[in-house]
Amino acid sequence: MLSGKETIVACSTPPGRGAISVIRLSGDKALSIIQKITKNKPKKETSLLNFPLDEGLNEKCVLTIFKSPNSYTGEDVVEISTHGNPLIVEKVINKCLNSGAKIAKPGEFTLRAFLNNKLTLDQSEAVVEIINANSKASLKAAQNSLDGGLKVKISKVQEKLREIRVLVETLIDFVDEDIEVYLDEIISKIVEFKSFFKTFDEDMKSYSSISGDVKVVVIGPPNSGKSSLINAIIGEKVSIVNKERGTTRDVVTSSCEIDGIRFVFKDTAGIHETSNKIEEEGIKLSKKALKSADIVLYLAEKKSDFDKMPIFKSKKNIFVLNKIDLVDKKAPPEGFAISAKTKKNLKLLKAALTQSFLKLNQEEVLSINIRHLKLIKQAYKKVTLISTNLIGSNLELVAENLRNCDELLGEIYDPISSDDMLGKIFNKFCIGK
Ligand SMILES: Nc1nc2c(ncn2[C@@H]2O[C@H](COP(=O)(O)OP(=O)(O)OP(=O)(O)O)[C@@H](O)[C@H]2O)c(=O)[nH]1
Ligand SMILES: [Mg+2]
Repeated sequence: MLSGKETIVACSTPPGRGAISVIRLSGDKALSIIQKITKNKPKKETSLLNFPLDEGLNEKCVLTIFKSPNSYTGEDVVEISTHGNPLIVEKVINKCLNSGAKIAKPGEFTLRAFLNNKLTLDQSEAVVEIINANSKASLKAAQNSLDGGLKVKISKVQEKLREIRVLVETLIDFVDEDIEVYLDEIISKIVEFKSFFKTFDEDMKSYSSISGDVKVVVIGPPNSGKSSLINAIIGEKVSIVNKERGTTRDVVTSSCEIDGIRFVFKDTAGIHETSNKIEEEGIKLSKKALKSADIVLYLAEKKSDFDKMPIFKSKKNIFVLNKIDLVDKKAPPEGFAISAKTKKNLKLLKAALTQSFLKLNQEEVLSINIRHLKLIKQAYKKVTLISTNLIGSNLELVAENLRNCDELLGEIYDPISSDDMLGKIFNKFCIGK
């Protein structure tokens, strides 16, 4: 996957017709290719010029030049802005290809930015997230990461870690009767670091929910009002509501933004004992949907119904009693009593959905993906392996675990790169980015 030295070309705007299209060239020959095609040596950073497309056919375009190293890729970059017509774009690209450029692979411009140290790996990933963001919070998170916020956050953890590493490494060859005092210091620093890392790990998990969509799966017995509730939250009829039990069979997905955070709701088939084959299939799908949930919203008409539901301790659970317009009900612990029909207490429920995320400092949210979470989990594991016993008996192993933890965290922004891993990351980009 590693990018070569050739000058690459691609259209950086979406395909189709529009006001303008931008074709981007990057590499040592970017300027000479333009000179060869236009017989013109562009001198200014921005200029208007006639770009020959074909016999007797020119396109007036705006040329913007970014000289190395002050460009997105760190190489010489030329951006050619044309009228937004696929025919023009095709002809401009062909001219560039015939003059020595190569067509860019998906993400190759950003890969070059990474390889030329213009962006760290997490910043490169944030570029995709900015393009894909679909809520205020996910956009803010991606922007913060592109500004280097994730590296700063990780570096703070590494700083704390290194203080302990220095202490441990110094003590390894230390023979002194006072060693116990230093060991006690290491033990207390490790305990403090473990709790610091736990909070950091939890924050990163919450950030990762914001970076994507927060998935809320609504489950409960048939007829409890799951579809009615989702319709009320979304503000339109996305699921069929009926007085018949077993109306919803497939998992119905819909989404909306609440307080700047995008939530995806999954309406499911009512979970209960049934011999109906179609309903059974629906219940299987409901249970499968639960696995991907960030939040599980249990909806029932009476408290005892919650006992029949599968409870996921690792997820955020919200218990809701519905239909208080018919009978007044006391809110369950960690939950609410609402009416999907009259919308009574719906605001409270919505606030509970956003609450755990709004507790996070919105200015500091970061774009966290599965690769980051996996490395953080592995790094955390290394720290949890350091017990008081191990500190007392094998400082070399303590040092090794701390070093591994440090390296795993570093991989988030500065990987010991393998072509295969970079290939997987940059292939997610679109062509021209
Ligand atoms: N009075 C009252 N009726 C409600 C309320 N919420 C839902 N209902 C009614 O309860 C019935 C079932 O509602 P649904 O939203 O289809 O229930 P569900 O849980 O999705 O049902 P299944 O898809 O069959 O599992 C419908 O007749 C709704 O109008 C409520 O808050 N108050
Ligand atoms: Mg339903």
